[in-house]
Amino acid sequence: GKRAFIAGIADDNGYGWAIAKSLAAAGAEILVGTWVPALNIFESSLRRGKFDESRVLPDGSLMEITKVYPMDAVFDGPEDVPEDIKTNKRYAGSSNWTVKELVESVKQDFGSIDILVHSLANGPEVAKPLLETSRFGYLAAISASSYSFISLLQNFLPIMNPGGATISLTYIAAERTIPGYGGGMSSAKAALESDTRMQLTVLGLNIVDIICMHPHSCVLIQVLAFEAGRKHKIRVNTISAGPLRSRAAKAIGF
Ligand code: ZID
Repeated sequence: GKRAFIAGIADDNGYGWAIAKSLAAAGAEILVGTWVPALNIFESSLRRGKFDESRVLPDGSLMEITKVYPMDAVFDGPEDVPEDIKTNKRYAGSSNWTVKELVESVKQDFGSIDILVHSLANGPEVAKPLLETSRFGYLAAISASSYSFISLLQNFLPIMNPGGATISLTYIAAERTIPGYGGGMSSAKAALESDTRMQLTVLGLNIVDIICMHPHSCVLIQVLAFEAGRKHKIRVNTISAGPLRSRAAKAIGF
């Protein structure tokens, strides 16, 4: 079977969870990367059975998550972590959560993966129009939402099996003006798309439906991307997602 690492699950409402379920239903082993500040609540909810109803797969069995890894995708290695984060209570309780350390842990535990899912984004000033966005807010959006994918791909590629695939989630605000998607988030998605060299967009379709109900239509959204494809035989795709009432979407009022 295939082994998938899904980065960006902290509850059962988002795209990451839905994609994990589809992959599990297709027989994949599921590894999850959870943002450090959200780790405790996610793991305890998981243990207490809070997600059991939404773990049910089409065959009636429950999705198993083999391991949950703490991660913060804005830090590539321990040398990048500033003092205030290091000593922050929520971070100090976990270890090896920078991207390099995370991938090293996955390598030690499992050796390799086949599928990498990037289902994370963050824009601290998303509620602000671009013209009111600070340099800090703009760069933070790019760091968490775009470079995070480059960093994960850079580090995971060496342990990805040939024929593997990566996927990220984008939003049409990268291409068109969508008021309310500010703080540099539209720019961050444009960067993500450009980096992926996305050529096709699934407009107005809810990818959860596409993946869960029409597995073959995934072909529509598969785009062969640049270096990863040539050198490592890894597909790099991004999906322009429809609206889903995830925690992130609620936070921006969609
Ligand atoms: P989510 O809250 O389930 O997932 C985001 C995750 O990122 C959370 O678990 C966070 O803890 C995690 N995270 C944040 N910062 C970091 C970090 N530094 N390191 C590690 N993890 C971190 O929300 P989601 O499922 O909406 O988001 C998943 C992906 O889907 C993101 O890339 C979104 O931008 C993307 N997406 C979502 C939607 C949506 O509707 N939910 C849309 C398009 C793309 C969209 O916004 N009409 C209106 C809006 C939209 C579409 C159509």
